[in-house]
Amino acid sequence: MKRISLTRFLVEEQRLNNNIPAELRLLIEVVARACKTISHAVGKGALGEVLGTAHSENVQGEVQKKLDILSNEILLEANEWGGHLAAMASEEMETIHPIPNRYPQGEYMLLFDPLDGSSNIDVNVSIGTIFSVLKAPEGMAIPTEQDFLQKGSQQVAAGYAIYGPQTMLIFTTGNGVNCFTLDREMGSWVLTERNIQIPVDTQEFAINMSNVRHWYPPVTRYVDEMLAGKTGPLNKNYNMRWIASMVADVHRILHRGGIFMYPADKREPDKAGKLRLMYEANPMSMIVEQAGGASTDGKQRMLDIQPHALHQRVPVFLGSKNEVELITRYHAEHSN
Ligand code: P6P
Repeated sequence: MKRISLTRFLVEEQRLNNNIPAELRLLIEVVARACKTISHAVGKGALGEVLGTAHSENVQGEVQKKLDILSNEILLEANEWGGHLAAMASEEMETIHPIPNRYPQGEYMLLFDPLDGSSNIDVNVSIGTIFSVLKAPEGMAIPTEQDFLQKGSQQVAAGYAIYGPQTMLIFTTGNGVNCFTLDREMGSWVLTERNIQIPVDTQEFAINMSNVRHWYPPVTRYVDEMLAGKTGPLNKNYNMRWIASMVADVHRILHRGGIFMYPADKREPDKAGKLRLMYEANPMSMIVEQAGGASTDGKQRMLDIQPHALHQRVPVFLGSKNEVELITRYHAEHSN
């Protein structure tokens, strides 16, 4: 199979679809290079003295792992000088990160979860980097948090890197989802899957079952029906997977279908669940929709949600179209 590099793919995509201007192409290549560096650090594990906690907490109140902080710094440093960004935002930083004055300010804004699934780092389970790209508002001089609060449908690109048995980069610029595998000897990203499509039906669901006593009725009904298998109303047997690393669960769903659920539950007064809208749910939802799947918060299309805060949480139901439509219907039936 002819080896298509990331650079060649981006140049040819621009020629074909004219939706990857030079600065966006640079952005994607810089993020891809940063993910190579993160992959190298993650791959060293204990040999790199990067495992364990950093004895600090992030804005989420979550204990930060050394690799969380290192990955965040790698992405900041890689993207500051290029002139393609106006500002960045990260799960690991409370406020936005404007581009330092010594560098030119560009027209894009980059959001990321630098290392998602970090509870898996110390037990050698796949983790990943999730990123989302928005355009800076016309005429914006000094970026503020408000400038980031755009609907997911406004994203111009979204992607993730997964650090597993292979290191892969999956992204979309609005014309389908393409996958690149890192050739470690050459240090280059090679196109290995074009225009990936999620099966519209599935027999596999992903949810943290330990929370079952906290779920609201629509989720309880749906999971009970799947557990009933052929003896129940869905008339098919289901399998279950929960890697507790969103990147790994979504990557599996992109390849063999499934539904990923992180619902709100009775423990939180704001009913927003655990996952973040701006740099987890939105980028993954753009990818899933571009691959023929669907994504909602249980009530509305994820990409239509108007954000009100940079780190806001949101319930997530994404994956095979028909399954997402079913759980969304159950929410509607139970809300009346
Ligand atoms: P739980 C990882 O911490 C994460 O943010 C997602 O990657 C993952 O899907 C979820 O949380 C796992 O949450 O409650 O099962 O540990």
